[in-house]
Amino acid sequence: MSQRTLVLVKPDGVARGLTGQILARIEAKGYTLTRLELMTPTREILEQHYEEHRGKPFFEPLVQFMLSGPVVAAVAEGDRVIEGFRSLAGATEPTTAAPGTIRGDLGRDWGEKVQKNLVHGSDSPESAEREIGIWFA
Ligand code: D4T
Repeated sequence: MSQRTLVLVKPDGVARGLTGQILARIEAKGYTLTRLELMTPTREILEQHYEEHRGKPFFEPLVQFMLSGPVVAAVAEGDRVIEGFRSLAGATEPTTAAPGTIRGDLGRDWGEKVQKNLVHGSDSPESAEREIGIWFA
């Protein structure tokens, strides 16, 4: 059965003009974008989205970063898209993310308290449904 995932182009990706390139990689791999919206998230949305990280040292810098500008929220669909998009995105840290991945090719460390790593992708079917409900309520 086909699967869906929540993709976010984070504020660094939008501000650097990389939205088109990032979405093009998702489409080029063969997934379908079924929802797409440029939006400025509220703190409430971000606190729900990053609930699992509440209390960690990077939580507040992460929320501040995500509030720093518009993001693009998308739903991508296709068989095994959750795994497939995370593979396209690459490892959390852009410095060591593999070349060929979004973070490896387009990201770097900027010496800040939070990793500005361009994209988010859900990590399980349960997270995907939860996150799609938050961003596309
Ligand atoms: P997301 O959730 O944004 O797709 O990224 P990952 O799945 O790769 O990473 P994550 O959920 O573990 O972290 C969420 C978000 O917090 C930033 N972060 C994370 C950070 O700045 N420092 C850290 O040590 C970690 C673990 C980056 C992504």
